[in-house]
Amino acid sequence: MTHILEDLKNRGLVNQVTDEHGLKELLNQEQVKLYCGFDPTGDSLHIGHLLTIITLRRFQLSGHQPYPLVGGATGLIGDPSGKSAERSLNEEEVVKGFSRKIQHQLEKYLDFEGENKAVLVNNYDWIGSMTIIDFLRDTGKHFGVNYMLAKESVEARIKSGISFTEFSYQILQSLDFQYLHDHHGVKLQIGGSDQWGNITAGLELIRRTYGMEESGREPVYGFTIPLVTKADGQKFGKTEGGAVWLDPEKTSPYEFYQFLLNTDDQDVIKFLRYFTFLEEEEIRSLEKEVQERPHERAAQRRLAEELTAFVHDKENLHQAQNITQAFFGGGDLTSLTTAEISQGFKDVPSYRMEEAQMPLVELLIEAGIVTSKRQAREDITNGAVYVNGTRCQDLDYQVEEKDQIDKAFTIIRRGKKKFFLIRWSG
Ligand code: 629
Repeated sequence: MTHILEDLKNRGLVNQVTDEHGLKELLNQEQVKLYCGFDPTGDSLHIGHLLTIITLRRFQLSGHQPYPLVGGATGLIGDPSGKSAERSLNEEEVVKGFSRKIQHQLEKYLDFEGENKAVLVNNYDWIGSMTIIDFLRDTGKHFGVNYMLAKESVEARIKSGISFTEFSYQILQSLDFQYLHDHHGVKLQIGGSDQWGNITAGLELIRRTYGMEESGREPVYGFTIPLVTKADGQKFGKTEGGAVWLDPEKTSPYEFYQFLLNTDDQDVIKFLRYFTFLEEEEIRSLEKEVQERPHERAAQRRLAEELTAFVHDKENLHQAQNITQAFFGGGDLTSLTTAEISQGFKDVPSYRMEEAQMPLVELLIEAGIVTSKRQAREDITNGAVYVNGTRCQDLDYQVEEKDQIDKAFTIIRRGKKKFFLIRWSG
């Protein structure tokens, strides 16, 4: 098997490492415990967190032991890393709620059984009960203010302003690394490139408290993965509707699938290396597909398949594919299930139908699909109107029971892409 560091390198996932040679040896010698933190700043993780989660998973698959950490304490403080302005604080109860949700999400993506089972930790458990005296005497004493000021996360905010609260954040993250090293034998912290400053601060704290500077041996290591960038310079993971969430209630598996399906040709191969567990050989052949038959989007489909199955599951992937097929592939709309329709039509305008039947011309107006009777007639005659995927050019057409899918819906399409959902009151 390829060495985990080699695999990460081949995938372009190595941004910075402290003592690469030492880390490589360590990973060869033992089952390494590694950790990565996630702050509960919202009620769900998003696709921006996914690469670190998948990286933890890669380490686990190669035999090492991941410690995903929920920042129950640090989430109350606010990491200035990568942020241009001070964060507003959330209520403690709110952060507790977020912590629970994020913990449940993390539990989905790693194995919590077996000899290298993942161990979930929450830094509220050791920071929450700490006294200010202990904090300042035992930990604060090891941090020079100059050292702290020089961190990019602080440096970048000196002009615009940073509170003492956020300024102190790096000490808390360092304390976590030290705690996990002392109590669990954790030797490696990973994170995105924005976390480099916090990770190295922790290494520094551990070195100082153990007087490792003299021995010259590195007891602990830090490693960052790159920020996900797109060829067009836009931010990865954002759509018109906002962030791409991992919570299916916030971003449905269908939307998630669509988001990946829309990946640019210029990015898709890089993303396959980053996010999937596919081997280089398969990725190379998909690269050829992109070059020779870009319109078929084979690489995008593979990316969307792999990731939707990983983040959600096979069943949800299947539904997302069905909806996609019905919408864009000329598939049979009437074969969709209620669940698939609710998902696929989440953002589509809908109209509640109170009557048992209605002439199509009237329905188009009532549902706000067209603005005049003349327009309705014109569209129907021109063949621009579809009922459940079938073109309807009959000006006297009655929409009724036979047009109901699952006794609940009728799908009207106007033109190429405009969908409308009619919901029948049962
Ligand atoms: C306590 C808290 C620790 C170690 C880490 C942390 C969280 C860390 C942070 N991370 C980001 C987050 O929580 O803020 N201070 O949203 C986020 N992370 C994943 C990647 C990241 C990073 O969860 O590291 O780079 C996103 O890709 O921004 O003891």
